[in-house]
Amino acid sequence: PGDEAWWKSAVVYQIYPRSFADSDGDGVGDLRGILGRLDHLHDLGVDVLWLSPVYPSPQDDNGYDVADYQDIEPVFGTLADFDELLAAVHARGMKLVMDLVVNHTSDEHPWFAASRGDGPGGPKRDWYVWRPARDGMEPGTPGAEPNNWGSAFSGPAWTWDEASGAYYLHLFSPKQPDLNWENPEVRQAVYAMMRWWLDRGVDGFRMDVINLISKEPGLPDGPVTGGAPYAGGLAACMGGPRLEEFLQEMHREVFADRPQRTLTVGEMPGVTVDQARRHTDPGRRQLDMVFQFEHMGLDQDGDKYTPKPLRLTDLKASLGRWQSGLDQVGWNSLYWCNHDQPRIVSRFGDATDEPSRVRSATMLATVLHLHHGTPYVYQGEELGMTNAPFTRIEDYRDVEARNHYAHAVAAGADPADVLAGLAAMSRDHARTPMQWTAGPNAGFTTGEPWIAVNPDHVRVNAEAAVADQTSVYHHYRRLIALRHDEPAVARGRFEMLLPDDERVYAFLRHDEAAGVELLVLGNFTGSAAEVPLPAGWAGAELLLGNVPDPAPAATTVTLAPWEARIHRRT
Ligand code: TEU
Repeated sequence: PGDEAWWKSAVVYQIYPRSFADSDGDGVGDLRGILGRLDHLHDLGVDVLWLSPVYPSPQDDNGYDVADYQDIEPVFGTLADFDELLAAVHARGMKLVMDLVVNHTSDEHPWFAASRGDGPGGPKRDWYVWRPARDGMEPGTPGAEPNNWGSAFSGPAWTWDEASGAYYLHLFSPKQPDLNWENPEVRQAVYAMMRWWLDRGVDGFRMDVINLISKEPGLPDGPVTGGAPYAGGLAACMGGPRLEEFLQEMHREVFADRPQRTLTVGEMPGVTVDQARRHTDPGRRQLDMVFQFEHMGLDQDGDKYTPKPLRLTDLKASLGRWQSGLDQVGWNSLYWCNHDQPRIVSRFGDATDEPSRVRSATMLATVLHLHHGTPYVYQGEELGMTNAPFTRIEDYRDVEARNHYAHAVAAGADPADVLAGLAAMSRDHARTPMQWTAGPNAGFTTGEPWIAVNPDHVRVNAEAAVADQTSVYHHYRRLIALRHDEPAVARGRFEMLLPDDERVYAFLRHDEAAGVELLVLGNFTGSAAEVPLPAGWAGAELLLGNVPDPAPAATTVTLAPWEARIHRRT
C-alpha cells in the first residue's frame, strides 16, 4: 500500500470525556470542558482526537452502554455543544473520531425495550440474542443458561428476563445486551447511524470490540479451563465466521463513497497477526488499523488481575512479530495506554521518584512512537500520569473491577489479595481525573470529582509540565513533531536488534527511499546498560534523547538508567 493514507504519519489522542475537563462543576468531565482545553492538544501536536462514548447512557459501563446512538448524554452536554467542539477541532486542523459501540447497546436503549416487549416473533425480537433455558432446567437457576459462556465482567453471559420468558446474551454487563448482527435490519440501522455521524462531519470511528459481532452459529459451549465457572465468552466470539463479510459490508455501505478522508480502527481483543493482516489490508476494504492486545497480557499470569513481571524479550518478540507481520500488508496501531489499561509508567516504568518517572515515561514514549504504525496517546500519558494509590474497594468505580471483587470475595478469595490485583491492573487507574494544575482537584473540576484525583497532581500536572522543557509533555511534543518532520519515522522498514537482551530495546528503521536510517535505543531498567551497536553508528547524529549528557555512540554505548535515544544517519 502506498503512503497516501494520511493517518500513516498521524498521531491520535484519546480523550475519556468523563475524566478530562469539567466545565459546569458537576464533578464529571464534559464537551465544553474539552473545548476549553483544545489548545493543550493542538500545542502537543496531535492530529486526531478519539472521544470515548458521549451518547445518552445510564453509565453502567461509563458510556459503553449506549441508550441512543444519535444524541449526547446530558451530563456531557448537547448536540449543539458537540457541533461547536467539532468545528473548533477542525478549525485547528485536527480531526475527530467517535467511539462506535455496536456489539451491544444499553438495556435502556428503545431497541432493547421493543425487543424484550415483543415476545417471540415480534418485529424487534431478533435484534438481540434470546434463547430459552437449557432443556428441562428451571429458568433463572445456575446452569440453566443457554450455554456456558461467561461475561467479561464476571458471572454468566446470560440473564433471564421474566417479561420475555427467555435469556438474553451479554458478553459484558447484564445492562449491555449483545445486538444480533445476523439480522440485516440491525446492520442497516448501524450503518445508517454511522452515515449520520459522518454527514455531521466526524472523521471516522474507533470500533468497540468489533471482532465479537459475528458469533458461532448455534452458540456452542466453549472450553472451561482451570476450574473457572464459565467458558470465556469473549474468546468464544472472537473473529467469528462472518466478521470479514460484515466489515466489508460496513465499508461499502458507510465509507466507500465518502469524500472526506476517514480513519477507522477496530478494537479486537484476541486478534492474531494473520487476522489483522486481512482486516487492515487496504485491498480487502475493511479497516485502516486494529487495536491488538498481545503486549497487554505479557505481565498477566493467566487472568488479568494476577500480575507477573514483564520480560523485555517477550515484549520485543510480541511487538516485533506485529511489526514484521503487518510490514508489507496492513498497518499497526501503537499504544501503551487507554481507558482500559493501567498507566504505563507505573506498569513498565518506574514511578517511585521524579527522575525515574520522567526518564522511564520518556523512554517508553520514545520506543513506542518510533515503531512502524500510528501512535495513540491516552489522556495524561503525555504528563507521565501514574496509577492511583487506591487501597479500598470503595475507591474503585469500574463495573469490571467491582464485579471482579464481589465475585472473587464471594468465592472465598482474601480481599487483600483481590485488592492487590486491582491495584496493579484496574481500569480505574486510567480514569482518575486529568491533572491540569497543582490546585484543588488538579483543576479538573470545581465540584466533587466522580472518582478521586491522584494526590501526585501537585507534582504531575500540565501547568508544571508545559513550563518545564525537560518534562514528559515536551518529549511527547518532540516525538510527535519528529513523526511529522522525519519521513523515516512513518515509513521506514522496521528491524529489531538485540532480541535476546533483557535490558535494552533496540531497533533500526530503514527509509530506503531517502537513504536515511534511524537507530532507536531504550534502557528498560533503572541501571546503566552497555550494548553493542551495529557497525557504522559511531558518532552518528543524536536526533532526540531523554538525558542531559548522553554518552557518545561508539562500537558500544552505555545507556543511563531508563535512557532512550534516537540516532540518525544517511
Ligand atoms: O473493551 C473490551 C475489552 O475487551 C476490555 O474489557 C478489555 O478486555 C479489558 O478491560 C482488558 O483488561 C471495550 C471497551 O474499551 C471497554 O471500556 C468496555 O468496557 C468494553 O469494550 C465493553 O464495551
